[in-house]
Amino acid sequence: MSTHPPLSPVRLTMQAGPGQPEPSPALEQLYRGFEQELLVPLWTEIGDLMPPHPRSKASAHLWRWDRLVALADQAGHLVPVGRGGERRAIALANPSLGGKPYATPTLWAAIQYLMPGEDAPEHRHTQHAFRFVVEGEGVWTVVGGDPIRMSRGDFLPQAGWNWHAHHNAATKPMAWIDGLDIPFSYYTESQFFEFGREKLTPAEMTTPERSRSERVWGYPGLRPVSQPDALPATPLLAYRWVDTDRALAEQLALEQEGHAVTLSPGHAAVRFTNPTSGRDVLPTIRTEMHRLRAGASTRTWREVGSSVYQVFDGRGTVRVGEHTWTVGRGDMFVVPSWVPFSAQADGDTALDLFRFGDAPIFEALHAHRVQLDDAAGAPA
Ligand code: 1HN
Repeated sequence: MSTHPPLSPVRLTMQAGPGQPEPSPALEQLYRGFEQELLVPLWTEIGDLMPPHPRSKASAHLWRWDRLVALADQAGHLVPVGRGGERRAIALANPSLGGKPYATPTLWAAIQYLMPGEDAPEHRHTQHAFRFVVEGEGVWTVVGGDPIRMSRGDFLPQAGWNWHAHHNAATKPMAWIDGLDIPFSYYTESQFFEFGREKLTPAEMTTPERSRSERVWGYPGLRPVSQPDALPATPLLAYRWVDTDRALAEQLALEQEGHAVTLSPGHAAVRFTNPTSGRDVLPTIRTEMHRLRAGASTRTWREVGSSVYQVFDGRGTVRVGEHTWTVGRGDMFVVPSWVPFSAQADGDTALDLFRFGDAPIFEALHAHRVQLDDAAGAPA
């Protein structure tokens, strides 16, 4: 039998520096006493606990779409999808978050893949989710019994606790990306999950051109009088590319006509919003589409909270902190909290960037800050 006491998880070392006590045998003894009683004095920790500004543990990191799709396709041939595993979703694991399937400290980002004819079974969870389609078509997602077709450029939010299943009715495999607030729910220990029905009804196995949710909610500025206002998450379950594309194109066209509706010269952006409130589509996740005219750049900005981007179209150069990457369709990258970000459209076409982030969490807590520079340098 071991006579050693269990190792305390608290480890204190005497340090030199301002505000630190003079090292001595008596101090050493004090620190061992703290360790035994699981106590940590503020003076050894304050630099880490209270930095002058956010210092993210997450790294800026880039994943190439061709690698994601190639590996997802391999998984499609090897790994069945069904009850238990639930989804053939393969998460981006930030290299600085301990091997957890977290793209950022709050956000999950994954490529999901369904082979022709496959079904991902129905379930529901409190985590908020969305899907975004960078290429392909033929899958529909059935949310609360409403089949919603998914095609390139479509954005499909799905607030927590809605039943959902997916079905691929096409003759080809289809990939899309999922974003969820899984890490946030995990740290805050607020998750619930339930399995749903084993089979969809015949009506749910066909998809109309427009889902019920779009027929009720899909008319800008028009709320059905029978329906509630100020819902916490959007009841509109599909935001179609034709509308997003038009909105961005019109901002750039208006700019050319002398009307200032862009964020900065050549940089149009729209946020997906809840039609009952005008706020973000989901309580925890902000989603936007940005378009840079050929040759145009964003300003450099940084903000509290993290984001994940996916290149929807075009080619560009993005800067995230110390990194500079040349990116193209489907590539995904992470911008950690308070790390400066900028992008530029290369070549002679526009650069379209889909972005999701956790800003609504920080806004709700009055902890959100944004810092913009003037056109060229680093943020002030
Ligand atoms: C989930 O339900 C989906 O419904 C995607 O497509 C990713 C990751 C973890 C847990 C549930 C989906 C998920 C997920």
